[in-house]
Amino acid sequence: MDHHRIKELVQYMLIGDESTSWKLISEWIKGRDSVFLFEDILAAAMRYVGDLWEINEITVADEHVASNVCNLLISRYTLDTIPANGSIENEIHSTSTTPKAMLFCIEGEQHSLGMKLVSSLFKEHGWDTRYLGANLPTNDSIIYANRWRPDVIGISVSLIYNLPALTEFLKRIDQLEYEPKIIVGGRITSLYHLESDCPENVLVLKDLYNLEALLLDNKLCNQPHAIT
Ligand code: B12
Repeated sequence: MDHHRIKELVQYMLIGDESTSWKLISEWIKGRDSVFLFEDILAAAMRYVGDLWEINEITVADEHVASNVCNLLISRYTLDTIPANGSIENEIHSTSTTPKAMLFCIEGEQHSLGMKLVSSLFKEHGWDTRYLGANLPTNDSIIYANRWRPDVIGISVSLIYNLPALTEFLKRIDQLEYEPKIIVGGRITSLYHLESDCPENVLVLKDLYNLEALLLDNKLCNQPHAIT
């Protein structure tokens, strides 16, 4: 990872300079793929923001500014690149065979940028996605899933004190009227070994490289899908 470039990018993110941040990453990602941008630039930049907060170089308010710039960069990249891959077409003309993913952060969880990246990656691979963002009440997630019937339900957890909410969700899986694949990711999954606490049908993923490998191998949907 290029720390010098990350530091430079973060300086602009912290002052809310979206255009210069966008310019820097546009140069940087030439010839690279989305996962490189997501993992090696944006996630790395946000973690560096966290380091600065930890050593009191920046405040929580600064962290909010950088998060909002990051949010915008993800949206802009997603809107700019996905049509080029033809996947937006697929989304608009979504058919009954287009695989569907419902993606959200567990109740109480505000760290939503990772899941936004996950959503973008699913879209790029031709999935019909619904990104429900931060802090989705468990009850509402069950109702939504039963109504929309996604093939995959993706959940993000960053903070250890939100693990009980994940356990609560997993306890209620039997209220789902069908059997979607459930994937769990987020900062907590790279720090702790959650696999042993999750039912067998739940897949715990450490990062977007893992996710992309599954998407490329069509391991997350039961039927082959249109976009390759
Ligand atoms: C930005 C940020 C915030 C923002 C979040 C804004 C937003 N819209 O997301 C705000 C200001 C809201 C916030 C709030 C808080 N935060 Co905060 N935050 C961060 C920070 C700086 C960056 C997080 C981030 O965006 N990372 C980048 C994303 C892309 O990475 P990611 O979430 O890990 O996701 C990656 C993977 O996990 C994966 N992934 C994520 N979800 C999923 C799901 C699936 C299915 C898959 C396959 C993959 C996947 O994809 C991403 C790429 O790999 C971190 C620092 C750090 N080191 O993480 C602290 C950090 C996580 N926060 C922390 C804390 C303490 C808090 C607060 C309690 C207090 C505070 N600082 O304001 C509150 C709690 C709010 C809550 N209840 O959730 C601590 C947690 C410490 C701990 N021991 O748990 C950290 C580590 C800061 C620190 N150094 O102490 N925070």
